[in-house]
Amino acid sequence: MLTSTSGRFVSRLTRETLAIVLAGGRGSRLHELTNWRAKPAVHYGGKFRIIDFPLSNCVNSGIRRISVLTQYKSHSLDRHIQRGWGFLGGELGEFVELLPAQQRMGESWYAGTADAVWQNLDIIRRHNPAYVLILAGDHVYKMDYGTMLAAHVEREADITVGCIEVPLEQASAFGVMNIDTDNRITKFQEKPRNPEPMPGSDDQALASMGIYVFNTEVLFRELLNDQNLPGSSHDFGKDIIPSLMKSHRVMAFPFRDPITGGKAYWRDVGTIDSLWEANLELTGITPELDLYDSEWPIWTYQEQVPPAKFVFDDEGRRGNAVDSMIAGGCIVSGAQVHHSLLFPRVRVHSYSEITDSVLFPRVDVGRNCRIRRALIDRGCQIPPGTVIGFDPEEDKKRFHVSSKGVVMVTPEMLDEAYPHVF
Ligand code: ADQ
Ligand code: ADP
Repeated sequence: MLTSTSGRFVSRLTRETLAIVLAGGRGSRLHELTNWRAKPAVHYGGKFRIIDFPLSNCVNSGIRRISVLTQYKSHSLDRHIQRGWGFLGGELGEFVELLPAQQRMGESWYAGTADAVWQNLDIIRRHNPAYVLILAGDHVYKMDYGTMLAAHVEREADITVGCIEVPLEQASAFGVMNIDTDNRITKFQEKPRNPEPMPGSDDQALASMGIYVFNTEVLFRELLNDQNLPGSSHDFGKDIIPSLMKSHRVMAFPFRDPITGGKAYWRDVGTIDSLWEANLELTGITPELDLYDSEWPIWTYQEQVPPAKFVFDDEGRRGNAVDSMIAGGCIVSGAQVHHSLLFPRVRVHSYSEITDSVLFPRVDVGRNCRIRRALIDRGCQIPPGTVIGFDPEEDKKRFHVSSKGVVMVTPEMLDEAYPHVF
């Protein structure tokens, strides 16, 4: 048996692994932000998209054979991956490949997450991995998958499920598990109505991160069984994991911060509020997610743009930004930006004020605007004098207002609200 003391152990495991990133889901709780793009393609962190996090984790972990399964509204996701993720060395057998739903195994599109993998079985077989690492394309975190693979092999698991503690009141959105002292999963319930707390805690539950290491043969056998099971929804959380627990060694891998050993950063930015909050957290002095960590770079595609620029306007008013992250290609001219995050090529014109807001790429804010607590989608042209985030009743007439009062603005909403301007 391999042990962690044998030379090159982890790098051998990562080389023998194929990562499959599930990126076909819609993410409907993001409302209009996912009308035209899949959730993994949603912009994040000033210059990234959500999918850059699992993909960077793979590359940084030494897993460099990566298949991305796409389906729903995949155009901007495909374009991003094609432009930004072609740098792996084909001659070394490294790749990021896109596998759109293409009816390889019959007439239907990807029905559930397990069906999406099943439909690509012939391709996976040809890559001939010893292990398959299934990942969700829509979480923000930095994780070395090598340690999870090593635990999988050392524990002689058939399948290992990544897990993390979450507040009990949020746990019904996840697969919730119980584990024994050996980390073997003893109970698994997908999105239970009344989740159980972890032993020894009143307010935390152990949630599946929706990431799995499989021994390839186990995966193939189980996907075949699942296809033949009447009534299966072909989903890893609902069907595959509960079924495998009856006959296989299904282990948990608790994900912890590699440096502190404490709670790790992991966000499912699935709602407008969580996306807005997680983006703005990054502007803090020492945010939990360190994007400046050169040991774990987050790779992405970026347009070649000039540096951000802050200028006095023609009447000598200062343009500035504080407590903020401003991407390349932005111009803040005679306007004030506080505690906000501006993606590439945003323009903010004179007399305007932006506070507590996230502006996706290519937003143009006209003169004399006041914007607060907003999430503004790519390409929005905000007409001069627009006020957003100060009067919820007014905002609701034109835009989407979240439960925590974050105002989401899309180009379509602006077209409808200001038809005479465009
Ligand atoms: P959910 O978050 O509900 O639960 P799901 O909607 O199945 O997961 O999406 C998982 C990933 O698969 C996402 O990245 C999504 O884009 C992708 N996806 C969804 N449908 C797809 C399809 N038909 N084809 C291709 N890709 C698809 C899961 C687990 C829970 C766990 C949470 C953690 O089931 O047990 O707790 O993830 O967030
Ligand atoms: P991203 O910010 O994700 O790059 P884009 O602005 O490129 O978003 O839009 C994502 C996808 O949706 C693209 O394929 C684009 O052509 C399409 N799209 C965006 N807005 C519309 C629209 N109003 N009607 C039709 N397609 C749209």
